Amino acid sequence: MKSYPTILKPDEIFNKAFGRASKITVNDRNSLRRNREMAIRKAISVSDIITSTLSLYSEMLADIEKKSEFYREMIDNIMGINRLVRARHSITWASKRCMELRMEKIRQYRKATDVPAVLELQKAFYGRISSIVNSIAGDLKTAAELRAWFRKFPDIIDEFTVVVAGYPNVGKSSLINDLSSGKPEINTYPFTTKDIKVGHMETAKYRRIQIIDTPGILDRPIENRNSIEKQALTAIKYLAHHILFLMDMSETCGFDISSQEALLNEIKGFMNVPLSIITSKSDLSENDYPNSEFVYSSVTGGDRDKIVDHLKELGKEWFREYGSKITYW
Ligand SMILES: Nc1nc2c(ncn2[C@@H]2O[C@H](COP(=O)(O)OP(=O)(O)OP(=O)(O)O)[C@@H](O)[C@H]2O)c(=O)[nH]1
Ligand SMILES: [Mg+2]
Repeated sequence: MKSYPTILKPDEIFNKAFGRASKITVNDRNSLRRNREMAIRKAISVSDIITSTLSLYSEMLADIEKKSEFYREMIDNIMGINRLVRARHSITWASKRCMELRMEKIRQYRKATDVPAVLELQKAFYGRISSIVNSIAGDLKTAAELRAWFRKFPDIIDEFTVVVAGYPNVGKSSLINDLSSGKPEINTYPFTTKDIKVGHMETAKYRRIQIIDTPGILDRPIENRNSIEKQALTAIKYLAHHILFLMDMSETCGFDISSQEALLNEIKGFMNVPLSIITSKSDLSENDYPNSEFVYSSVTGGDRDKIVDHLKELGKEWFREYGSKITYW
Protein backbone atom coordinates (compact mmCIF):
# COMPACT_ATOMS: atom_id res chain seq x y z
CA MET A 1 0.00 0.00 0.00
CA LYS A 2 1.22 3.47 -0.88
CA SER A 3 2.85 5.21 2.06
CA TYR A 4 1.19 8.28 3.44
CA PRO A 5 2.82 11.01 5.55
CA THR A 6 2.77 10.87 9.33
CA ILE A 7 -0.06 13.11 10.48
CA LEU A 8 1.03 15.57 13.13
CA LYS A 9 -1.19 16.92 15.90
CA PRO A 10 -1.73 20.72 16.13
CA ASP A 11 0.96 21.07 18.84
CA GLU A 12 3.46 19.16 16.74
CA ILE A 13 2.68 21.32 13.70
CA PHE A 14 3.30 24.48 15.79
CA ASN A 15 6.55 23.11 17.18
CA LYS A 16 7.77 22.35 13.70
CA ALA A 17 6.74 25.74 12.29
CA PHE A 18 7.68 28.01 15.19
CA GLY A 19 10.86 26.06 15.94
CA ARG A 20 12.12 26.79 12.46
CA ALA A 21 10.97 30.44 12.61
CA SER A 22 12.69 31.09 15.94
CA LYS A 23 16.06 30.64 14.24
CA ILE A 24 15.48 33.56 11.87
CA THR A 25 17.65 36.64 12.52
CA VAL A 26 18.00 39.93 10.71
CA ASN A 27 20.92 42.31 10.87
CA ASP A 28 19.83 45.90 10.80
CA ARG A 29 20.83 48.57 13.26
CA ASN A 30 17.50 50.29 12.91
CA SER A 31 15.29 48.62 15.47
CA LEU A 32 11.95 49.20 13.72
CA ARG A 33 13.24 47.94 10.37
CA ARG A 34 14.89 44.95 12.08
CA ASN A 35 11.79 43.92 13.99
CA ARG A 36 9.52 44.46 11.05
CA GLU A 37 11.72 42.44 8.69
CA MET A 38 12.03 39.66 11.26
CA ALA A 39 8.26 39.55 11.75
CA ILE A 40 7.75 39.34 8.00
CA ARG A 41 10.26 36.55 7.52
CA LYS A 42 8.86 34.61 10.44
CA ALA A 43 5.34 34.98 9.09
CA ILE A 44 6.53 33.63 5.75
CA SER A 45 8.39 30.73 7.33
CA VAL A 46 5.58 29.74 9.73
CA SER A 47 2.87 29.91 7.09
CA ASP A 48 5.01 28.07 4.52
CA ILE A 49 5.60 25.17 6.88
CA ILE A 50 1.99 24.96 8.05
CA THR A 51 0.59 25.26 4.53
CA SER A 52 2.93 22.71 3.01
CA THR A 53 2.26 20.28 5.87
CA LEU A 54 -1.50 20.66 5.56
CA SER A 55 -1.40 20.46 1.76
CA LEU A 56 0.30 17.11 2.02
CA TYR A 57 -2.55 15.91 4.23
CA SER A 58 -5.26 17.18 1.90
CA GLU A 59 -3.52 15.50 -1.03
CA MET A 60 -3.50 12.25 0.93
CA LEU A 61 -7.22 12.59 1.67
CA ALA A 62 -7.99 13.45 -1.97
CA ASP A 63 -6.02 10.37 -3.02
CA ILE A 64 -8.04 8.19 -0.62
CA GLU A 65 -11.29 9.70 -1.89
CA LYS A 66 -10.34 8.66 -5.42
CA LYS A 67 -9.76 5.03 -4.50
CA SER A 68 -11.97 2.25 -5.81
CA GLU A 69 -15.50 1.64 -4.59
CA PHE A 70 -14.22 -1.17 -2.38
CA TYR A 71 -12.02 1.16 -0.31
CA ARG A 72 -14.64 3.89 -0.24
CA GLU A 73 -17.21 1.45 1.13
CA MET A 74 -14.68 0.11 3.64
CA ILE A 75 -14.02 3.64 4.90
CA ASP A 76 -17.74 4.24 5.03
CA ASN A 77 -18.10 1.17 7.24
CA ILE A 78 -15.30 2.20 9.54
CA MET A 79 -15.92 5.91 10.03
CA GLY A 80 -18.43 7.16 7.47
CA ILE A 81 -17.23 8.59 4.16
CA ASN A 82 -18.52 12.03 5.22
CA ARG A 83 -15.81 12.26 7.84
CA LEU A 84 -13.20 11.82 5.14
CA VAL A 85 -14.77 14.44 2.88
CA ARG A 86 -15.22 16.88 5.77
CA ALA A 87 -11.60 16.42 6.87
CA ARG A 88 -10.31 17.13 3.39
CA HIS A 89 -12.41 20.29 3.10
CA SER A 90 -11.39 21.60 6.52
CA ILE A 91 -7.69 20.89 6.11
CA THR A 92 -7.66 22.50 2.65
CA TRP A 93 -9.50 25.49 4.06
CA ALA A 94 -7.02 25.84 6.96
CA SER A 95 -4.08 25.65 4.61
CA LYS A 96 -5.47 28.44 2.41
CA ARG A 97 -6.50 30.52 5.42
CA CYS A 98 -2.92 30.49 6.75
CA MET A 99 -1.69 31.93 3.48
CA GLU A 100 -4.37 34.63 3.37
CA LEU A 101 -3.58 35.59 6.92
CA ARG A 102 0.10 35.87 6.12
CA MET A 103 -0.55 38.31 3.28
CA GLU A 104 -2.90 40.33 5.47
CA LYS A 105 -0.36 40.49 8.30
CA ILE A 106 2.59 41.36 6.10
CA ARG A 107 0.62 44.37 4.80
CA GLN A 108 -0.05 45.42 8.40
CA TYR A 109 3.60 44.92 9.46
CA ARG A 110 4.68 47.28 6.70
CA LYS A 111 2.35 49.96 7.95
CA ALA A 112 3.40 49.65 11.62
CA THR A 113 5.15 52.76 12.86
CA ASP A 114 6.90 51.49 16.02
CA VAL A 115 8.36 48.28 17.47
CA PRO A 116 5.56 47.60 20.03
CA ALA A 117 3.04 47.79 17.19
CA VAL A 118 5.02 45.19 15.19
CA LEU A 119 5.24 42.87 18.21
CA GLU A 120 1.55 43.30 18.93
CA LEU A 121 0.66 42.39 15.33
CA GLN A 122 2.97 39.39 15.49
CA LYS A 123 1.29 38.14 18.65
CA ALA A 124 -2.09 38.50 16.98
CA PHE A 125 -0.85 36.63 13.90
CA TYR A 126 0.42 33.68 15.95
CA GLY A 127 -2.84 33.64 17.90
CA ARG A 128 -4.92 33.50 14.71
CA ILE A 129 -2.74 30.82 13.14
CA SER A 130 -2.99 28.72 16.31
CA SER A 131 -6.74 28.96 16.42
CA ILE A 132 -7.02 27.96 12.76
CA VAL A 133 -4.87 24.86 13.24
CA ASN A 134 -6.55 24.00 16.55
CA SER A 135 -9.94 24.23 14.89
CA ILE A 136 -9.05 21.32 12.61
CA ALA A 137 -7.71 19.05 15.41
CA GLY A 138 -10.60 16.58 14.83
CA ASP A 139 -9.95 16.51 11.09
CA LEU A 140 -6.27 15.82 11.65
CA LYS A 141 -7.33 12.96 13.90
CA THR A 142 -9.52 11.61 11.07
CA ALA A 143 -6.53 11.82 8.70
CA ALA A 144 -4.33 10.02 11.24
CA GLU A 145 -6.94 7.25 11.66
CA LEU A 146 -7.18 6.78 7.90
CA ARG A 147 -3.42 6.61 7.52
CA ALA A 148 -3.21 4.03 10.32
CA TRP A 149 -5.97 1.98 8.70
CA PHE A 150 -4.25 1.95 5.30
CA ARG A 151 -0.92 0.99 6.86
CA LYS A 152 -2.49 -1.97 8.59
CA PHE A 153 -4.74 -3.05 5.75
CA PRO A 154 -3.34 -6.01 3.79
CA ASP A 155 -2.37 -5.69 0.16
CA ILE A 156 -5.15 -7.03 -2.02
CA ILE A 157 -4.03 -8.05 -5.45
CA ASP A 158 -5.99 -8.59 -8.61
CA GLU A 159 -5.75 -12.36 -8.65
CA PHE A 160 -8.16 -15.24 -8.16
CA THR A 161 -9.79 -14.51 -4.82
CA VAL A 162 -11.70 -16.83 -2.55
CA VAL A 163 -13.63 -15.26 0.31
CA VAL A 164 -14.48 -17.39 3.34
CA ALA A 165 -17.73 -16.28 4.92
CA GLY A 166 -20.24 -17.38 7.50
CA TYR A 167 -21.60 -16.81 10.97
CA PRO A 168 -19.22 -15.84 13.78
CA ASN A 169 -17.23 -18.64 15.42
CA VAL A 170 -18.03 -21.30 12.79
CA GLY A 171 -14.35 -22.02 12.01
CA LYS A 172 -13.52 -19.65 9.13
CA SER A 173 -10.10 -18.65 10.44
CA SER A 174 -9.27 -22.27 11.29
CA LEU A 175 -9.90 -23.25 7.67
CA ILE A 176 -7.81 -20.35 6.32
CA ASN A 177 -5.06 -21.24 8.73
CA ASP A 178 -5.03 -24.76 7.37
CA LEU A 179 -5.30 -23.91 3.64
CA SER A 180 -3.13 -20.84 3.23
CA SER A 181 -0.16 -18.81 4.36
CA GLY A 182 -2.56 -16.64 6.37
CA LYS A 183 -2.29 -17.17 10.10
CA PRO A 184 -5.34 -15.41 11.51
CA GLU A 185 -6.18 -15.48 15.19
CA ILE A 186 -8.46 -18.36 16.18
CA ASN A 187 -10.46 -18.21 19.36
CA THR A 188 -13.42 -19.68 21.16
CA TYR A 189 -15.56 -16.55 21.10
CA PRO A 190 -17.48 -14.90 18.23
CA PHE A 191 -16.02 -11.86 16.43
CA THR A 192 -12.43 -12.94 16.98
CA THR A 193 -11.68 -11.75 13.47
CA LYS A 194 -12.41 -8.03 13.43
CA ASP A 195 -11.18 -7.05 10.00
CA ILE A 196 -10.16 -8.43 6.63
CA LYS A 197 -7.19 -10.81 6.64
CA VAL A 198 -5.45 -12.13 3.55
CA GLY A 199 -3.66 -15.41 3.02
CA HIS A 200 -2.29 -17.09 -0.08
CA MET A 201 -2.31 -20.58 -1.42
CA GLU A 202 0.48 -21.44 -3.84
CA THR A 203 -0.91 -23.40 -6.77
CA ALA A 204 1.80 -23.31 -9.43
CA LYS A 205 4.80 -21.21 -10.24
CA TYR A 206 3.77 -17.53 -10.17
CA ARG A 207 0.19 -18.55 -9.58
CA ARG A 208 -1.47 -18.01 -6.30
CA ILE A 209 -4.94 -18.01 -4.92
CA GLN A 210 -5.76 -15.18 -2.58
CA ILE A 211 -7.88 -16.35 0.34
CA ILE A 212 -9.66 -13.77 2.41
CA ASP A 213 -10.79 -14.30 5.97
CA THR A 214 -13.78 -12.20 6.95
CA PRO A 215 -15.36 -11.43 10.30
CA GLY A 216 -18.55 -13.32 11.11
CA ILE A 217 -21.89 -11.84 10.10
CA LEU A 218 -25.17 -12.19 11.99
CA ASP A 219 -28.51 -12.54 10.30
CA ARG A 220 -30.04 -9.17 11.14
CA PRO A 221 -31.12 -6.01 9.34
CA ILE A 222 -28.29 -3.95 7.84
CA GLU A 223 -29.01 -1.00 10.14
CA ASN A 224 -28.34 -3.20 13.18
CA ARG A 225 -25.09 -4.60 11.84
CA ASN A 226 -21.86 -3.36 13.35
CA SER A 227 -18.86 -2.00 11.49
CA ILE A 228 -17.12 -5.40 11.67
CA GLU A 229 -20.00 -7.22 9.97
CA LYS A 230 -20.27 -4.48 7.33
CA GLN A 231 -16.58 -4.88 6.47
CA ALA A 232 -17.17 -8.59 5.87
CA LEU A 233 -20.09 -7.85 3.54
CA THR A 234 -18.04 -5.28 1.61
CA ALA A 235 -15.21 -7.79 1.14
CA ILE A 236 -17.66 -10.41 -0.13
CA LYS A 237 -19.34 -7.93 -2.46
CA TYR A 238 -16.20 -6.48 -4.07
CA LEU A 239 -13.47 -9.08 -3.80
CA ALA A 240 -14.94 -12.57 -4.14
CA HIS A 241 -14.52 -14.59 -7.30
CA HIS A 242 -15.65 -17.56 -5.28
CA ILE A 243 -17.24 -17.86 -1.85
CA LEU A 244 -16.71 -20.64 0.66
CA PHE A 245 -19.64 -20.49 3.06
CA LEU A 246 -19.16 -22.37 6.32
CA MET A 247 -22.11 -23.97 8.05
CA ASP A 248 -21.54 -25.15 11.62
CA MET A 249 -24.01 -28.01 12.10
CA SER A 250 -22.69 -28.68 15.63
CA GLU A 251 -24.00 -25.23 16.64
CA THR A 252 -21.02 -24.99 19.02
CA CYS A 253 -20.49 -21.58 17.44
CA GLY A 254 -23.45 -20.53 19.60
CA PHE A 255 -25.88 -19.90 16.74
CA ASP A 256 -28.58 -22.13 15.28
CA ILE A 257 -28.73 -23.55 11.79
CA SER A 258 -31.73 -21.56 10.62
CA SER A 259 -29.95 -18.25 11.37
CA GLN A 260 -26.86 -19.42 9.50
CA GLU A 261 -29.09 -20.50 6.63
CA ALA A 262 -30.77 -17.08 6.50
CA LEU A 263 -27.35 -15.45 6.11
CA LEU A 264 -26.46 -17.93 3.39
CA ASN A 265 -29.63 -16.99 1.49
CA GLU A 266 -28.94 -13.30 1.92
CA ILE A 267 -25.44 -13.67 0.43
CA LYS A 268 -26.76 -15.81 -2.41
CA GLY A 269 -29.32 -13.08 -3.07
CA PHE A 270 -26.85 -10.28 -3.74
CA MET A 271 -23.87 -12.21 -5.11
CA ASN A 272 -23.70 -13.91 -8.44
CA VAL A 273 -20.33 -15.60 -8.11
CA PRO A 274 -20.11 -19.35 -7.44
CA LEU A 275 -20.48 -20.40 -3.83
CA SER A 276 -19.52 -23.67 -2.16
CA ILE A 277 -21.06 -24.64 1.14
CA ILE A 278 -18.81 -26.47 3.58
CA THR A 279 -20.11 -28.20 6.68
CA SER A 280 -17.51 -27.13 9.25
CA LYS A 281 -16.45 -28.80 12.53
CA SER A 282 -17.50 -32.14 11.07
CA ASP A 283 -15.81 -33.91 14.01
CA LEU A 284 -18.47 -32.43 16.31
CA SER A 285 -21.61 -33.29 14.38
CA GLU A 286 -23.00 -36.37 12.67
CA ASN A 287 -25.07 -34.39 10.19
CA ASP A 288 -23.87 -32.68 7.07
CA TYR A 289 -25.73 -29.62 5.85
CA PRO A 290 -27.97 -31.03 3.06
CA ASN A 291 -26.62 -28.74 0.34
CA SER A 292 -22.98 -28.78 1.38
CA GLU A 293 -20.39 -29.77 -1.20
CA PHE A 294 -17.70 -30.57 1.34
CA VAL A 295 -17.25 -31.36 4.99
CA TYR A 296 -14.30 -30.01 6.90
CA SER A 297 -12.81 -30.37 10.35
CA SER A 298 -9.69 -28.68 11.62
CA VAL A 299 -9.21 -31.78 13.81
CA THR A 300 -9.69 -34.63 11.32
CA GLY A 301 -9.27 -32.74 8.04
CA GLY A 302 -12.45 -34.07 6.41
CA ASP A 303 -12.53 -33.15 2.71
CA ARG A 304 -9.54 -30.82 3.02
CA ASP A 305 -7.75 -32.23 -0.03
CA LYS A 306 -10.90 -32.10 -2.15
CA ILE A 307 -11.43 -28.47 -1.19
CA VAL A 308 -7.85 -27.66 -2.22
CA ASP A 309 -8.28 -29.44 -5.55
CA HIS A 310 -11.57 -27.67 -6.13
CA LEU A 311 -10.01 -24.25 -5.52
CA LYS A 312 -7.03 -25.05 -7.71
CA GLU A 313 -9.36 -26.06 -10.51
CA LEU A 314 -11.37 -22.85 -10.16
CA GLY A 315 -8.14 -20.86 -10.00
CA LYS A 316 -6.90 -22.49 -13.17
CA GLU A 317 -10.09 -21.59 -15.02
CA TRP A 318 -9.88 -18.03 -13.77
CA PHE A 319 -6.23 -17.69 -14.82
CA ARG A 320 -7.09 -19.05 -18.25
CA GLU A 321 -9.69 -16.37 -18.71
CA TYR A 322 -8.19 -13.38 -16.92
CA GLY A 323 -4.53 -14.25 -16.29
CA SER A 324 -3.26 -12.43 -19.35
CA LYS A 325 -4.82 -9.23 -18.08
CA ILE A 326 -2.77 -9.27 -14.89
CA THR A 327 0.00 -6.79 -15.44
CA TYR A 328 2.68 -8.47 -13.36
CA TRP A 329 2.71 -11.72 -15.33
N1 LIG B 1 -13.68 -29.32 17.25
C1 LIG B 1 -13.48 -28.39 16.33
N2 LIG B 1 -13.35 -27.10 16.72
C2 LIG B 1 -13.15 -26.16 15.76
C3 LIG B 1 -13.10 -26.50 14.38
N3 LIG B 1 -12.92 -25.37 13.68
C4 LIG B 1 -12.85 -24.37 14.57
N4 LIG B 1 -13.00 -24.83 15.83
C5 LIG B 1 -13.00 -24.04 17.06
O1 LIG B 1 -14.05 -23.09 16.98
C6 LIG B 1 -13.68 -21.84 17.52
C7 LIG B 1 -13.84 -20.77 16.47
O2 LIG B 1 -12.92 -20.98 15.42
P1 LIG B 1 -12.44 -19.80 14.46
O3 LIG B 1 -11.66 -20.44 13.38
O4 LIG B 1 -11.82 -18.69 15.23
O5 LIG B 1 -13.85 -19.32 13.93
P2 LIG B 1 -14.22 -18.04 13.04
O6 LIG B 1 -15.38 -18.41 12.20
O7 LIG B 1 -13.03 -17.52 12.38
O8 LIG B 1 -14.71 -17.01 14.19
P3 LIG B 1 -14.86 -15.41 14.12
O9 LIG B 1 -13.60 -14.85 13.61
O10 LIG B 1 -15.10 -15.03 15.52
O11 LIG B 1 -16.03 -15.14 13.24
C8 LIG B 1 -12.24 -22.02 18.01
O12 LIG B 1 -12.28 -22.32 19.38
C9 LIG B 1 -11.74 -23.21 17.20
O13 LIG B 1 -10.73 -23.92 17.87
C10 LIG B 1 -13.27 -27.88 14.03
O14 LIG B 1 -13.23 -28.27 12.85
N5 LIG B 1 -13.45 -28.76 15.05
MG1 LIG C 1 -12.17 -15.67 12.46
